Amino acid sequence: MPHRNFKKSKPSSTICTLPDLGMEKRHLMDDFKRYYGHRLGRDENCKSLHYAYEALSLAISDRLIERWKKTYNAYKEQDCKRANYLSMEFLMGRTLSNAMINLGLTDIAAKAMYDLGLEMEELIDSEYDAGLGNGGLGRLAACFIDSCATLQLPVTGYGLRYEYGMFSQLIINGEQVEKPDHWLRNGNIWEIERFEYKQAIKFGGHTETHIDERGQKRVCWIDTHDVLAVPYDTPIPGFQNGTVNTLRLWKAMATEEFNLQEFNEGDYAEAVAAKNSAENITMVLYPNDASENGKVLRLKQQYLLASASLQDVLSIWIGRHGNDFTEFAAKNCFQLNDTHPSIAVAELMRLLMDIHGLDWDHAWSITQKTMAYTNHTLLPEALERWSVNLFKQLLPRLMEIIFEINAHFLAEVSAHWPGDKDRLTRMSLIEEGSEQQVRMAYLAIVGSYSVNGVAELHSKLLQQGLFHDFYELWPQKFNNKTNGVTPRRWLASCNPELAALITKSIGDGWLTDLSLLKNLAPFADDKAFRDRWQQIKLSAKQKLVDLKKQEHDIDLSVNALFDVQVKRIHEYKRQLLNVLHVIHLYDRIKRGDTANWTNRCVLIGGKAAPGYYMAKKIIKFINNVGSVINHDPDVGDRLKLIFLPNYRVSAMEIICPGADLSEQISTAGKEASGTGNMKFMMNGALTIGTLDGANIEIREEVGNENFFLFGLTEEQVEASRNHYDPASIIEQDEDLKRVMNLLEWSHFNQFEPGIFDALIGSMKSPHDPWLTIADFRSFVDAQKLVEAAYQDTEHWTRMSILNCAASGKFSTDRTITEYNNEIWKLTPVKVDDNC
Ligand code: CJW
Repeated sequence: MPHRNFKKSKPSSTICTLPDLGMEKRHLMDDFKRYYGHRLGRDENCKSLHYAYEALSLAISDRLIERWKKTYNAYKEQDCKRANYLSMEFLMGRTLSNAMINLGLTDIAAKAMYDLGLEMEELIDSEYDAGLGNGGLGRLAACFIDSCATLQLPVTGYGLRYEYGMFSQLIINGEQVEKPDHWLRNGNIWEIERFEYKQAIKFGGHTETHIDERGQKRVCWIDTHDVLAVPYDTPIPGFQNGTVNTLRLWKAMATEEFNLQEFNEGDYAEAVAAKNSAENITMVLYPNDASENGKVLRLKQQYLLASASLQDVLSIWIGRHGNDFTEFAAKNCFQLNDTHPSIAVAELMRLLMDIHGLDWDHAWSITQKTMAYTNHTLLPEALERWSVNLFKQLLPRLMEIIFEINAHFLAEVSAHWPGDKDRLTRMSLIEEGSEQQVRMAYLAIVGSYSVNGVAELHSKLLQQGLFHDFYELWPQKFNNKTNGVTPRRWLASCNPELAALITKSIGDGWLTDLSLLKNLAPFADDKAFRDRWQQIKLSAKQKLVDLKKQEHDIDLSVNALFDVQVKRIHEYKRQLLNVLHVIHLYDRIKRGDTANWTNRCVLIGGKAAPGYYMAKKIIKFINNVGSVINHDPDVGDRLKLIFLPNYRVSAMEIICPGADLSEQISTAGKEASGTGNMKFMMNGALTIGTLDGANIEIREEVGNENFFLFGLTEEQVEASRNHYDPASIIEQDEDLKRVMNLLEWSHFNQFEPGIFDALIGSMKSPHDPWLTIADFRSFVDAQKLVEAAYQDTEHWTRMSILNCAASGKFSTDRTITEYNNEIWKLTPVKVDDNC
């Protein structure tokens, strides 16, 4: 006879109480063996390293999960204010190594694996990157949630669980070929599906108005096609502090009702097609970086993220406070990672009014007190606009709300600037024209209490240019938060030898207070320290060389200057300028102008958006130029140009410790911040750069004498419009003329006539927005200074140490502290770490 108690639907606390897991080597070995042998069913006959990686990861994950629960309970107990970071991208990379560092298990686990006959580095290397992002914006989100956990701030990351992440890049005949990235193929041990927290998301249908029992007007959104959003949670550990926060990623699934209905109508195939179309929503990450793509599926993705995340936060609220929203804004906020999730402004209004019965003013006051917006780009092609017609079809209720927000907003603008019709047109959330469009950035600004840019120059340009009208209306909303990177991944984990030297010299406080790196500066004068520093750099360069040798059978010498540009391929980032300089060096070698030569190895890597014609041509160009130079016996070791295929987070972890020179050469005013620049600096690379994005602040921190500056300023770039004359610049510069002649004579495409005409044409055009030709001379001159500096090894090493020592500002711990002090205002929550 079953006992009555067995009918209880909730687990009792008895089954939830577990003994704490051990943190010693023997505990890890025991758990590893159990997972490997039992759960995974493997033994000594197994040839694949993958299962050993999984067994270790499961053992590590268990230790994260027990801290995760404690963190959850601590937050619940304190009923603290929470922030939610909404982002369409979280470019997490690999998890295992980071988890071990943050649990303080790196050495113990390495010894445990060694005793079991396994090499830790190989296990770490067998993990797939979670490539759920395009570049800087997605990686920033990943660094941010790492810092939030390290600072013990109650912050949840909300995003999408794409089945296919950023494509993997093959280079075939010098051209980019995209291969789907099925990163979940072998499973993902780090995530936990939480079907019990699923949310329904509405699409299509229409709205109806009725009067409710309290006599209030209520809008119903009906006849919708619903899709389920199911959360997958990943633990995000802080650095050795017991805190484990949550990254919650939504997967789209078909509702059972939806399928049944179609099925009952006898159309099985339709039902399956409908299921597919629902599940397609989170199938793939759009591979665009800083350019809008405007596809319906992307709007569906954005709405699914916003709606599911807001419903989740509201249901947690209601679970504790019922339908009382008085304190909601004091206890919750949402940081919008660019405009991609900005439909959340309208969705929060809908949920508060239509579902929870608040009136407009109350709902609007909550929305405006909880939303905060970060802008990441000034490029017009990246600014999101959605067609009003598309919006009406896909999200009719949201469109009504946006129109109403706009009406209220324009009334406010009119009151502020009576009779100023132009301003109303300029500021309206709806852009008029052949087709009406919703300006998502304006929706985000109007709905938020904070608007920030990501570096000082960028924030200034937002206020003076793109958002000037809004800045005039609400100056207090605008602020700057200069980006950063997490020093745990971008120094401790990727460069363990350098990290050990730093810790030996100044202690380990830098891991959580990166400003302490300044204490390294005096060591720049210590010869023994410099020697060790240089040895470590050489060994990091050797690792990079070994990797290249393995993959491409190319021999590189670690004595050459490693000159690196890795980032998305985009005209504004000016990979072309880099190649023009390489061609100039090649031309010098061919002319015999090689006195006092500095051997140089130029490494360029990055992905092009599959539909971006010019970016793809740039990749082909780099490969062709590289092929000519690398095979020319006259050149030898003096110069190499290598394209690094499939650039991604785990590649950067090998590349940035091995770089001598970091190329940050965008047209001034175009790169909002850059974050690769910070990773290189932290690892002791010197920067050659324009006064753009965070380069300006890097130079301020390290001093002009330790930075190679070149190029037009943002003001000069703007002033040169309308009278830019690249032809005359070429005519007056003998070196540049020779470079352009080589291009025009098809020196790098002898059997592929005309393939680079578009590139040559764009550089020579007086309308070239990127002013490549304008900056050639000053770039070449700055590169000459680089060469001279590199020849003096002691001097170079000093500068390298000083760069690392000055990189303290660029920790996301500093960035997040500023977000918290000035925008979120959360109180850190201590978590008992005695597991
Ligand atoms: O954000 C980084 C900055 C970097 C900036 C990048 C950015 O270019 O300078 O360091 C972190 O602040 N990414 C984007 N804008 N700015 C971005 C990324 C993906 C996008 C997009 C814009 C995808 C779409 C549209 C715009 C799309 O429709 O798929």
